[in-house]
This record gives sequence, C-alpha cells and structure tokens, in this order.
Amino acid sequence: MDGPEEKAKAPVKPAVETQKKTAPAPARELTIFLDGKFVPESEAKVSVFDHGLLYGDGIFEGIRFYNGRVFRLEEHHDRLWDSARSICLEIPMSRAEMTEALLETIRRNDLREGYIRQIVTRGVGNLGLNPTQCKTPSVIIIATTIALYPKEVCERGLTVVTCATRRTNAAALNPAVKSLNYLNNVMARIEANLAGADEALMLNDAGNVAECTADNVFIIKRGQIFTPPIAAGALRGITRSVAFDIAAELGLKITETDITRHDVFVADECFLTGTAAEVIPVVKADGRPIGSGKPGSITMRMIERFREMTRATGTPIFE
Ligand code: PXG
Repeated sequence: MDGPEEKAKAPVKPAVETQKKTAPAPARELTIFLDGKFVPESEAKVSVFDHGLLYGDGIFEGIRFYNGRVFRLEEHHDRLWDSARSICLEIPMSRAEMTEALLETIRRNDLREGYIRQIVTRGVGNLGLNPTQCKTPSVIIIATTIALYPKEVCERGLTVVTCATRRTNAAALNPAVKSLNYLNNVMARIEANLAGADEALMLNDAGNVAECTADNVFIIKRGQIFTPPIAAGALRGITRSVAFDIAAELGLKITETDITRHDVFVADECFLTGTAAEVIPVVKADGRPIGSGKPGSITMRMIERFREMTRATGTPIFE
C-alpha cells in the first residue's frame, strides 16, 4: 500500500479546493452577496430555518472566471433558471440583476481569476418540509480563488473507481437539477476516498456509466469520442458542452451513447469535464490502466484548446 503509486496519489486535491483551505488566511475577509447586500463573510449568515439547510431545498451553480472574464456565464444562468423552474422556486431577481450582482461580487473582492458559488435557497420556513411556508428565497454569491489541479496531476492523470452508490434515478431526483441535495454524490465521493481513488465513476440503475461525482465522463476509442447521454443520468455540464465545441473545432466527433464499465476499461483514453476540474485525464479505472496508462494525445489537445478558450472568451468583469 505504500509503493510509489500510492505516494504519487497523495497530492491530488478535491475538485474544488478554494482559497479558504489551500492558502494561508486571506489578508481581508471576502465580501459576500447575500440577499441584495454585500457583507463581510463573518456577517454572511443564513437562518437555521432556511430549507436549503433543513432539506437541501435549493439550487446552485459553480462558475469560473479567468483573466477578468466569466466563462460561459449565460449557460450557467440558463441552467440555474432551469433548475429553479423544475423545483418551483422563483428566483427573486432578474437575470440582468443576477449578472450584475455576480460581477460586482467579483469586483468587490478584486479578483481576476477564480470561482463563484451561486446559491438560491428556498428560504426561511418552519420545521415542516412544505415549501409553501417559505416566503422569500435567499440568494448567495461567493467569489473566491480556486486551486487548479497541480500540473503533475494533469500530467499523471486521475484514478477512478466504480462506486456502489448509484446515480439517482430521474424519477426520484433528476440529476439534471443542480440542487443543494448532493448527498448522492457525496456518498460516491466517500467511496472514492475510502478506495484511495481520485474520483468515483457513478452508474445508473441500468448499470451504465452516468458521470463522476462532479464531472462528466468521456472515453475515446479509435479516434472517436463517446459520452453518456443526459438520459443516462449525466448533468448537462457546461464544460461538457465546451468539449463538444472543441471536438468539432478539432474535426472530432462526440457521440452520446450508453457506456459500460467494459467500455471504460478498453478505452484508449478517458477524460472528465467540470467547472472545477476543467478537462482532466483519467488513466486508471478499477485498477485497470486506460490505454497506455498515461494521458492520451486527444485528451491533451482538448486540454490545450480548453485553456486557450478560458483565457480568451467570457463576460468581461471590469469593462
Ligand atoms: N456532474 C455533476 C453531478 C456536477 O455537479 C458536473 C457534472 C460538471 O458540470 P459543469 O457545468 O461544471 O461542467 C457537475 C458540476 C463545485 C461543484 O464545487 C460543481 C459541481 C458539483 C459539485 C461541486 O463547483 N457541478
């Protein structure tokens, strides 16, 4: 267990490792947007009667900004409003107001690169789960820094294990809703941790690959790229859609199709996409090396193009 491979795994960080944990305490507090006001983080408090806390009743988005621009902001807001509509939550702000609040939160924290967590909770109610008691949803926007996966992890690639925890069936809790109820994914992540892997491959009820705990999955076989369809229990990832754009640019085709564990084991390459993880190679699944056991060439081309796009496109923050 303490061979070189085990040691090599040690530096891998969770997908989202924000400044609060990775760096020494910032010189000053973050400024948080909370229900229409900008407040210091020590004053950014929500009620113990908020149904976001009591029942995971709410929605969120994780968004990145690079080089003074917010990456794919419109797509994230499309999904936030879709999630809201699906759970009958009325976001108490217009899209334009939300965009301005988000940009202003970044400006007030004087950041040019970082990560935004945007949360809308059902709001304060009583101890019953009926949301009709909750009169006003709460809106929270946190902007902070985020650690990228260290260069050596991108060069080495991630290990994944299939977990026993299945992705929620759409009829129980639709994975397309980016809700505050992430216990399903948290349980999967715990399994990965216990197995000493970097990520967990989550299957759906049919036993096909759905996604990882916070990332979409892609495999490459004989130059063709495949990813599970949304109906397999994958979140309609924003980075996933960027991967489709990049593949088209590179003259590669991505086919949405059911993927089995076998398909992953015999793939030439595998990579994950997610706002936090960006595009990241996977080199081992359930102990089997994928392809050569090193990040593949198509994956590396996708990563390179992704980096260029993140630096050059997006909603300007300071202009
Ligand atoms: N699948 C799931 C279940 C997710 O939650 C993705 C795929 C990738 O989607 P995007 O749009 O980011 O390409 C996600 C991403 C975080 C965080 O801390 C983000 C996610 C989940 C949990 C945490 O940013 N979502």
